[in-house]
Amino acid sequence: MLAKSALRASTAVVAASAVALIVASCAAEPASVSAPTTESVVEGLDAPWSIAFHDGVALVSERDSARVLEIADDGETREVAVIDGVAPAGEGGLLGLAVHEGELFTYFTADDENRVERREITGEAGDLSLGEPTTVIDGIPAAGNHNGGRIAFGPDGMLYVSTGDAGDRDSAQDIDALSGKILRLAPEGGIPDDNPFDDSPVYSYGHRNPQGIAWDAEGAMYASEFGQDTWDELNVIESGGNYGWPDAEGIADDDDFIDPVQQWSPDDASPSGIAVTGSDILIANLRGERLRVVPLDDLTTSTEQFVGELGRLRDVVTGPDGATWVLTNNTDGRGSPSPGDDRVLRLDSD
Ligand SMILES: [Ca+2]
Repeated sequence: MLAKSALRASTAVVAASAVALIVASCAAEPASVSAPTTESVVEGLDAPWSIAFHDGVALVSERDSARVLEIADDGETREVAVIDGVAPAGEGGLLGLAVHEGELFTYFTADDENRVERREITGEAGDLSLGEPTTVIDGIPAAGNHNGGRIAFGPDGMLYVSTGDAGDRDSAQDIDALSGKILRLAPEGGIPDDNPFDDSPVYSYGHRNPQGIAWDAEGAMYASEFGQDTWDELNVIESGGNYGWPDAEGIADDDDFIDPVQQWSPDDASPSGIAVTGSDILIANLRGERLRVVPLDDLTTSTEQFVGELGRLRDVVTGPDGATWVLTNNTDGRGSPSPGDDRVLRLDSD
């Protein structure tokens, strides 16, 4: 693993030669077969939140500036667009990104709600732009805290949206409220016929503030969730499932709720984005300042990487290159930024 100083000084290059540089620079380090090395793909981001890919190009959202950036192979960033209507406040702002069939989907906090919009992506790499917005869903409760905000397309082609309780704890148990839920929508915004509740976008409920969703190769869905004071959670999401909040936090052994498969103290976790590789679930942790690795063949165990080395981590994504991309989160006012923060890192496990 690169020493922190070496990492901070590393040049922002993503190219085939970068892999050779990583390997060479680590040759003198103690042998480690499992800990990946890192390379900065880009530096100097301002409170970034989400990474998504369009035709191999990495797109990054910035929460407070409301900018969508594209990252070039040379590590330079270019502003694709500023999303109209974003009203950053507290944890709210421009949050999750997802790309589906040539469109960019954005989840963001507006003046009095959270909503999801989609826009056509036009142009070539290095000159991307966005078309006019179409609303996918609006009226999701917003607040200074607990806005959820992760969006992703499932293997069924549907859009999944994680929403926080927006400070109204009891709303997480109210099927008629959009807060404290994972929602499932057609890409155009309609409600799929096979959703668990009639004429409702609600897919699962009883969530406090889920910010990570991902699927394994068999189609199982996983979600990370911030607990209040005691337990952060990793859940396996089932259609129509009740995940307990606010009546339960963490493993409750209550037949009325689906327990998390694993839980952690918020000091060691505070999980946001997650990704599934061939063998593991990767979880980016904010306060815990680590990447957690949960093996798919034993969801009750985990190992940790980069503990305290990179600061707070907001997102982790498997890129079209097969590599794991990690987004730091040290510039949003809660972290202690180092020179170069915030950054996108590319992990190389070889
Ligand atoms: Ca729960």
